[in-house]
Amino acid sequence: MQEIQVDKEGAKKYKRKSLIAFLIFFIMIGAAWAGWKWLVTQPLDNGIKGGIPKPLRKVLDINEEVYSGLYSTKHLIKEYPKSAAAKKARVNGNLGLDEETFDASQWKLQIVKSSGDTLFLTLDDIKKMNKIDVVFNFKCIEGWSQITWWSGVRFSDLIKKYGLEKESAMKFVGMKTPDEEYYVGIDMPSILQPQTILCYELNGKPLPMNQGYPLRLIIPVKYGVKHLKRIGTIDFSNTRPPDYWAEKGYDYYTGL
Ligand SMILES: Nc1nc2c(c(=O)[nH]1)N[C@H]1C(S)=C(S)[C@@H](COP(=O)(O)O)O[C@H]1N2
Ligand SMILES: [Mo]
Repeated sequence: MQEIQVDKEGAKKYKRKSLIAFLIFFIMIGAAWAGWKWLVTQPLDNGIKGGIPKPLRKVLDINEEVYSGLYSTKHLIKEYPKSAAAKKARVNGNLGLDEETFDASQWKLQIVKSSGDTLFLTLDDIKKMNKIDVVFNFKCIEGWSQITWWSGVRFSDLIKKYGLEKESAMKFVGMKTPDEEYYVGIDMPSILQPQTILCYELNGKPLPMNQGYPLRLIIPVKYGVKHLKRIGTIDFSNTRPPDYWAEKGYDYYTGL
């Protein structure tokens, strides 16, 4: 008969290992409990976003920055040579572009300042500023995209030239067509991004009526919906301005 070998050393080792596993288990439960205690005793963030412990708010803010596309405002969007631009840029969306009710000779860009005063600018005022070209891949949420060439002035240059620093310290910009049929709200980092322009030319020629004559927004960090054609008024706020497609259920930021 074979003698059964009792591995006393092995049994001891096994016992010790189970003990360590148990200890780790309880230490982790303790840590989780302490973490939870810490979290619920943190001050609440009671800003416009509601009561939530500050550390959690930080996580949400980081998520918002990533998912809203605000992250992309820290980078330049890829540009192309003018020769790569479509000779005929696609036309899409005609809200606020009615030609019967629009008197181009009377048009002025209206900028509502935080003091309540309104700045009126003619197209010539805008053309006096430094002109830049932006050739980029224009993307519509409907699924098409096209490389197109636009020219105009940097929004950030306009802020500097007209001393709108108080306004640009706010969180959002609102833009409307002169008849207020189409309107967009845009976060400040995106509007100040150096490729965002108030645009008056397409392929080196004045904007066609159906593409926003006399002045439109080109904002390469956003999908097409935000590139408002025929700007009437611009204003500034700390809360989200009304936005035509966001009201219909689309994502507010529609960043790329
Ligand atoms: N005033 C106004 N601007 C607008 C729209 C519109 O309907 N009205 N449509 C938007 C959408 S959905 C897109 S894709 C682009 C298209 O610009 P395009 O016609 O120059 O291609 O304009 C945007 N700006
Ligand atoms: Mo679009």
